[in-house]
Amino acid sequence: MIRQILHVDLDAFFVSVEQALRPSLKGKPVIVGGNPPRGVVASASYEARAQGVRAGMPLSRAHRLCPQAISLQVDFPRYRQVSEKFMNILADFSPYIEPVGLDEAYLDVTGSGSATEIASILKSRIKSELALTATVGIACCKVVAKIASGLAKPDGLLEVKPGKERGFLAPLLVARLPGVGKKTGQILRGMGVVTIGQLAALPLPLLRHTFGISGETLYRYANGIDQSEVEPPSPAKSISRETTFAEDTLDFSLLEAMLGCLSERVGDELRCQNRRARCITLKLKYADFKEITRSHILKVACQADQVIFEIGLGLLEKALAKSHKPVRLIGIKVSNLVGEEPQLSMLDSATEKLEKLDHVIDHIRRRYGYSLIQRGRTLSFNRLLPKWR
Ligand code: DCP
Ligand code: CA
Repeated sequence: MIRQILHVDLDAFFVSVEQALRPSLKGKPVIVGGNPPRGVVASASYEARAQGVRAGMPLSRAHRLCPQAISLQVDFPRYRQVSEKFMNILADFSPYIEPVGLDEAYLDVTGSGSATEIASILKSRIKSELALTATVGIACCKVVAKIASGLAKPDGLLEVKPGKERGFLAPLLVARLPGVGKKTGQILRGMGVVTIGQLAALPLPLLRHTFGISGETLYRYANGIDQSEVEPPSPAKSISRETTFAEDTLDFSLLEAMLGCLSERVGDELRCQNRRARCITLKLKYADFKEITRSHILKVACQADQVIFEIGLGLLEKALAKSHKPVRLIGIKVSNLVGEEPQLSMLDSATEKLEKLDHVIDHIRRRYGYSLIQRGRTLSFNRLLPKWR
């Protein structure tokens, strides 16, 4: 069966998220980057690109090329949030999703109807729900779908029909192929190869001889052949949250409060993923940068915030009893993760109650906001960590 693969890529991602928040920035040269003067451009609006600004370029150079550009600082938490919504929209169209970074993904929609129709519905949902534009490339394999979206940017949709791959690729520069960087490009130029069509016409043994095993990949890609599957990411083996204090500390209440907050975050993620953990690990980094981890294995896998917190607290007390060095970083990790299924009946009734309570709290928080509900245990955190929610 001929596959139908979509490569979906959000346009000028970081910049577009900022523009969606502040529509007055739309249509203007906008740059999102690190801290000046040493920072580099992470994302540039197409208006800034027209003046030569590119990702990875030092901000100072970008401002010389485009003095009227509006510069903004990167806001990763926000981009991650938008990315999650983006991936959730994609998940409505196919279970076969392979995210690439925050703003790109491959989608296998084989057998789900017209790929162009799916792509245009997808694009309009992204526009209406996220106020962002996406470009979609469609082909029977990943590499051609990716090249197609690259060509159609921004806000584009380009389908390469089955059988037309070689003809589509032939006039394009070899640099369009994944894996062809400066060095490979130079060697190819030395061989008289500038376009993908010229590359596709080279004998395979010559490419093997020149580039080794990657010569074969080049040959296949240049001929529009890529059998690799759209691979959903395998679930993470652990979940962890950690934080570095603004100042090194030995204040037990503060450490306890932070541990409580991190435990809730880890528990929340476990429940989101419908998983439970059998191993809980505390991590401490001291002021002298020495790092320790202490683990505890549970008899029955859990996902309750309070269990994670109490085990973590026990490990923290033991660690602090041994060493009196100020703490720079504290973290909590859960691992040995298992699925939801077999556990509930094995839990003792107290833990079962705790877990039910967590689910209710999660539900209220998702509906009305994180800070609406708080456990008594964490009330004291508000004074110590005024911004923790
Ligand atoms: N990024 C970065 N540093 C780079 C390249 C990218 O921080 N050198 C970040 C910022 C981008 C995001 O990753 O917004 C996605 O990268 P893309 O290469 O997809 O670039 P854009 O989405 O900005 O633009 P395009 O419209 O070309 O996809
Ligand atoms: Ca992008």
